[in-house]
Amino acid sequence: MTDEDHMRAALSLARRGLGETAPNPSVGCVIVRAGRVVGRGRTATGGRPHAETEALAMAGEAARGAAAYVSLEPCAHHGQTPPCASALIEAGIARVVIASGDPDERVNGQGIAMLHGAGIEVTEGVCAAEAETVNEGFFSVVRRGRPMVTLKLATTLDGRIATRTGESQWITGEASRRAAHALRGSHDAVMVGVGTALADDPELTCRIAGFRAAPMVRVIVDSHLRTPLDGRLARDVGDDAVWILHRDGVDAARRDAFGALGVRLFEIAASDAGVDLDAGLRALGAAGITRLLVEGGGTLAAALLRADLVDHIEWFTAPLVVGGDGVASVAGFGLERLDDARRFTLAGRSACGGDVRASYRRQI
Ligand code: AOF
Ligand code: ZN
Repeated sequence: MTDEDHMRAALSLARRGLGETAPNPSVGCVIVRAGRVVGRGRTATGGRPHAETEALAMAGEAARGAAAYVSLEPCAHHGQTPPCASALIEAGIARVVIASGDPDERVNGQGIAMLHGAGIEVTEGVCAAEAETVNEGFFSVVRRGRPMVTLKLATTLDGRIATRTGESQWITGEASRRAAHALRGSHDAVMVGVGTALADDPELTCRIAGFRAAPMVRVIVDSHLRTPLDGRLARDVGDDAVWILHRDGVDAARRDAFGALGVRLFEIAASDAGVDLDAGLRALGAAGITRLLVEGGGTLAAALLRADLVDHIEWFTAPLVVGGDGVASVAGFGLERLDDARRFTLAGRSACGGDVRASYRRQI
């Protein structure tokens, strides 16, 4: 087994926690002694304990003289527990292999420096590209101050989400719907525009067993607080949070009514179209959201694309055609020149029952 093999194992542990550890990154750690895996861990639901703590606990005395493979630089700061770098040193780890540095200002090379200082051999950059993907949400908040944004589209072959009269139920099939639920599971929050909240009265939860342990944050972009107070989202906040991004000047009584239902309100700067989405995403980043899944509708999708705020598109296409007078999955954004189009790179494509799923990432 090579360093890459062990790091891949650490990365797949980390991947399992995506969507459940925010605001923390989901980190994986594998401890190997004389070629045998003696400890495994990932960041726990809610972000604590850290991956290294779990893996060291499993390894016990076997950690002495062993190598630790971590998908992110071990932390150097005192949180609820001492830093992971100290824990690795104290456990007698002889070598630490790291996929990526931690840009958090409390760490940022200091974890690696602590390990070096204790005479531990450190290897950096193993499976660095994969780690960049796994840590993307966390890095996005640290580097850009906003979450990573995935736009999910479920459309007909001609890119429509409803017929001319608005009939929209069951365009994509069961397999796509399950995959879409799994996508919710690997994101910290799901976002819709108020049009979708009004038209579909959605729940936006991830209730398929085994997909998710952490509560889901559901976000509505709703400039004027038009979300129905008796709709499923506001009425039934429960463990899964409901957050609304609105602009100034909303009705105070309505604001209080949402507050009383446990809905968290964010007043965001206004833009011509409603709320300033860049500011809205920054507020979500500050509130701890690292991976955001946008589920529509077409107006919100267009506004985000227009502002160049979409990092990934997950597009499910069902094999039917409703024609150009159907409701567009991306509303018009007044583009005149092809040069100004938003461009994406195909990252993967697969059959999803009778539908096709295509994954795109923003072209940089
Ligand atoms: C690790 N291992 O599993 C994770 C790390 O709020 P705290 O004290 O839990 O610290 C959060 C920071 O720790 C987070 O911003 C990131 O820099 C690091 N995450 N570090 O050694 C882990 N999740
Ligand atoms: Zn740590």
